[in-house]
Amino acid sequence: MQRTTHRSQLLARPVITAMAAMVALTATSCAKSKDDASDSKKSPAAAADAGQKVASPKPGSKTCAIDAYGGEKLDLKGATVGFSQSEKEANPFRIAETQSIKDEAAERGVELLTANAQSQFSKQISDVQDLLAKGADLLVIAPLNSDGWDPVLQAAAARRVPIVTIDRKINATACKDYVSFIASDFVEQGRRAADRMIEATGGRGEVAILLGAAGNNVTTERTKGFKDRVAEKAPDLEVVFEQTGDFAREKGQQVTEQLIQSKPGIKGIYAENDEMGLGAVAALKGAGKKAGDVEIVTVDGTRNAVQGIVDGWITGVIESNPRFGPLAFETLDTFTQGKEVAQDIIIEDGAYDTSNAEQDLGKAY
Ligand code: GZL
Repeated sequence: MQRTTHRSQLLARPVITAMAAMVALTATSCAKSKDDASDSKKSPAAAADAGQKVASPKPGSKTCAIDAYGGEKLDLKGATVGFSQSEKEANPFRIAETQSIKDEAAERGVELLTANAQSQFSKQISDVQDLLAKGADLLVIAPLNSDGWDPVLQAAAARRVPIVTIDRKINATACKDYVSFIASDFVEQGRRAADRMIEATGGRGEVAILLGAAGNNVTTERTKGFKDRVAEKAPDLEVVFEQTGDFAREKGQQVTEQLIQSKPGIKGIYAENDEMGLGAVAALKGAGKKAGDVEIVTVDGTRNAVQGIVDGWITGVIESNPRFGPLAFETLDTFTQGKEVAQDIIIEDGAYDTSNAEQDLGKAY
């Protein structure tokens, strides 16, 4: 692909202080309010001005600037950004995540190249190599796994192509291998899921965990947050079953069918994503259970899961906000102008339960 060099569009903008750069990403102190469809397209700064908390630098986060990282200032508007998506877009989380990236690129007039690894890590590595070969000036990567990225990191560094990672963490060095990592606080999601489960079960009885896929920080951190919180607040609530459903609905159903055979008295199921939670609902229905017989708490915030609360089958959904587009491009824009950005940025998550599911269903994705 013949690409006019954008390198010539160097911008000689003064580097502003880290604090000023981070203001673009730091939330106002206003009460957090959930994005609705119209607001989700707002840039973080605009959303923050509107009094919404969309993201903030992780407490203690260091900053990164192009001089330290390497690469060249450029006008993002004239650049080509490559986006590597990890999982097949059967999962609404991935559909919403990709759409958010595409919408923001379109809004900013940025040329976007996309690839989807169909949940195969080896394909994601070759996808990113391909995006580089096609001339991507910058990369946004939603990693499938945390490890195994060295070949890509070396290839991007050789071409001086900055990387922003979203969603899941890669085990590499910030401001050397990648510029920034933008994600939810998955440990906090686990804690919030535990609080809902404790409330729903009265803090007593046996519960099961449908674990996410192995090899990424989301699963380990959602599990840690949940188990630590249960141990801290509800010693009489016992985790008696943990098995992976690979973040997939079908496997979540299969595992739950085994669960209710082996643990007929199970009182609650913590599903580490909505797709597995919906699989659990299907299994319970297939076993002749009634809505509410087993307390189900899930993570993501997809429409089907929130509808499950309205229908009485699910007791709580902790949002994992997939709308990374505005934040990812704001970070790239700030960075390529030579300003400092936070290395770690936390995107804010909402939550749904019986008190707001019906009225907020339209905000689910
Ligand atoms: C979370 C993301 C997870 C979602 C799942 O940021 O990585 O992966 O919670 C998806 O739905 O499979």
